[in-house]
Amino acid sequence: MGTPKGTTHDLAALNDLTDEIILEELHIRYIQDIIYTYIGDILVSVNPYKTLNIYGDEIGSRYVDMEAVKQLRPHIYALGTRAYLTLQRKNVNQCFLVSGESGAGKTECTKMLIAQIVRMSQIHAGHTGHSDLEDKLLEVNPLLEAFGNAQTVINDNSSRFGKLIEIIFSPNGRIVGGQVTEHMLEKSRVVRHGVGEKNFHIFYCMFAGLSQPEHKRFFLDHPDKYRIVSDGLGSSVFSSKAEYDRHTDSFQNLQRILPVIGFTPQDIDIMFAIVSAVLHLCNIELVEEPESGQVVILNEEEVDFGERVVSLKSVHQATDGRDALAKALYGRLFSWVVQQVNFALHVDVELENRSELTSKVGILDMAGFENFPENSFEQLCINVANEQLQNFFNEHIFNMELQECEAEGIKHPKIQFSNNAALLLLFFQRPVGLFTLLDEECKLAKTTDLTFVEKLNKQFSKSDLYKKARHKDPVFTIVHYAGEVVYSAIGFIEKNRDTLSSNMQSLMENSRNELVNELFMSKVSDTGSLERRGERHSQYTHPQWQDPPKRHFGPGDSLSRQAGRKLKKKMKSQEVVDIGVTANPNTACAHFRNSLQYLVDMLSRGEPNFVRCLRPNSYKAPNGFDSNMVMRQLKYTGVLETTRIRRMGFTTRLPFQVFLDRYKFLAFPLVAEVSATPDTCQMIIDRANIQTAQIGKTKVFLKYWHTDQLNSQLDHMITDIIRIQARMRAKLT
Ligand code: AD9
Ligand code: MG
Repeated sequence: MGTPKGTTHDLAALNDLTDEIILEELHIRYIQDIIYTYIGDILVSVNPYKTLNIYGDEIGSRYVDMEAVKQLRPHIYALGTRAYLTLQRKNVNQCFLVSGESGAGKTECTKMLIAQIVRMSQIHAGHTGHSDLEDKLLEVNPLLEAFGNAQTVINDNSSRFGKLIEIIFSPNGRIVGGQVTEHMLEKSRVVRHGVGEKNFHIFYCMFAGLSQPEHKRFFLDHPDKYRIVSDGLGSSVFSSKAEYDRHTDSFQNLQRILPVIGFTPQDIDIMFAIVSAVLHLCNIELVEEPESGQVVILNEEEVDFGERVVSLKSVHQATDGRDALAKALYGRLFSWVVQQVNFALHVDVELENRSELTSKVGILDMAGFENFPENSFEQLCINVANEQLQNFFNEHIFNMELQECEAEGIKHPKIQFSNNAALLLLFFQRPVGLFTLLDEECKLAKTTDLTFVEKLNKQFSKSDLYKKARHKDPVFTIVHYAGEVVYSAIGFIEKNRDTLSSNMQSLMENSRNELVNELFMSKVSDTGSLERRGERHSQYTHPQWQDPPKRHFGPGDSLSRQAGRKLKKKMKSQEVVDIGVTANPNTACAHFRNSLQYLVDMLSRGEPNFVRCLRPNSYKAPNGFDSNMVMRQLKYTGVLETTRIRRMGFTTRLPFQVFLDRYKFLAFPLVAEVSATPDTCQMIIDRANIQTAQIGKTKVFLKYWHTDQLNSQLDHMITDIIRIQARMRAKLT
């Protein structure tokens, strides 16, 4: 009799491996509310779409060490615990790649990982209660979600930006700082959102949460009067009392969080004033005066309390200018919020200057793969970023594993996996990749979205990954790893130029609002985030800004480019796609390319941990498991192949000397001089009764459970020795 179905916590331990069996196991577990399953050291998480009683301090503190983790059910907390302990034991930075399509549960996983890592730090560094820094760290996500998340047709709390959160530790495992890197906020949402979708949460929270006098102070009228929060179909902005109350609660939570992170009442006031200004700005209606042909503002009351824009050329241009300004204002406000978070989390300068004293865990949570009825430039960027992360995953799980086995003369299983390197080349190749072609098109004077698509049709006519439209529309299809997506290229050129006219720029630089002024005096970095100009100090300036902390590594600095080159050298494989960086970037594509390269560099510097999130149904409902939908995700993410390689492959390879330093004690006396040879390593393996490890030319190859076995034997031996010593001491006294 085999193991009862659904009770296997680790799919790599299954005897028979097919997609169907894996699907069935996940399904049976899911209907019992067991949403987490291991594949070796990888965690699969299926979104429950309901609150499960498996989180919180009490449960988190049960996952306190690897012995406990082995006894307990799989959990996202277990991965937090493992990363923390590995960081402590080996002093190797850890990074998490949390992946999955939109709505799969990445952001929720990210929050739980942070909570568990904070918990572990408290338990191990021996302090009770949260420090200020830990409190701030726990509030970063809800704060950024208010400004950077929005309801889409797929996810009610969809991340419209990517982020890397790094937690920095002292050698004794205490949290000493953090750093957030933002990636490509979907600014266009500010001025336009799809049917059935909403603008960023903050707009609704403000309407629901601000008091009447505050509404007056920001000149805010009834929410239904504002174009960018209305659904365009005439329904009320808040469809129910419950929805209104939810936003009121979120606003109250935000008001609690902002001071915790370090925002002053003045900061908060100006932030809300800017969000209100965006609402007013987008309400400005521009029309052409029949007699003079001049563009005039139809609803003057919207600008009574604002700055005026002069020299408008045509209604179309003026409207584009208005929207560009609203996007720039909101985008820069968002970057400023991230910057403030980084000031609040920044590491003590003493420690920072001695980087050997700090180690870190990084968690990457991007916007997930999406395929809407209509997809534009933003979806293209999001989906290509997901391709890049899938490539990173493939590289680690498959390529590196197989290459090293070959070099060391180790027998390894034949694994076929779907490689997406060709698709990344289609986008990033120079000089003929899609992004380069778009940048080129933006430099030309007489181009349209249609001429751009015609160029693509010609360039990629032979590619299996690109399909041109049958009719003469600016539309094309990309065959992504996660499925085909049809993109409408309307607005691509405008969105990629992403420029603010010099008029608007100088208007903002001279604004009477000191924060606005500050935001537009700051430079935008190579990766598209905000860089502060060093030479200027306004009255408004946050106290910490006056002496900006030296960053560990920041977006756009030369480190990222250097690291990119190093990475290229390190990874000799043909499959690694170097997406390259662009010097002096001034387009959205270039910012995208640089920012993505930066994030991948960061990931490559740590030991990776993978969480694969799955979306069980398309109707966001609890207890619904759509087998076809889950199967599709299992296939494109390569879960079956991952399970095979995790079952047969070697997750840990230790050079002979490292292996000996760590485990010599299991087979030799502590004081013995032992040289690092295949034979001495074999002796340790035999003594520890490890069955399937292999010895290569320079390294010992271990399966993921071997290290647990070795460590636990070592721990037992040490405990025994301590006990014997104590007994001897007691006898002597
Ligand atoms: V997107 O790419 O940002 O659009 P995510 O981040 O993958 O997406 P998210 O974490 O936002 O998805 O999860 C979507 C929703 O599913 C959440 O708002 C919750 O309502 C629900 N969810 C996800 N994970 C859990 C969970 N572990 N427990 C309960 C969950 N609900
Ligand atoms: Mg998310």
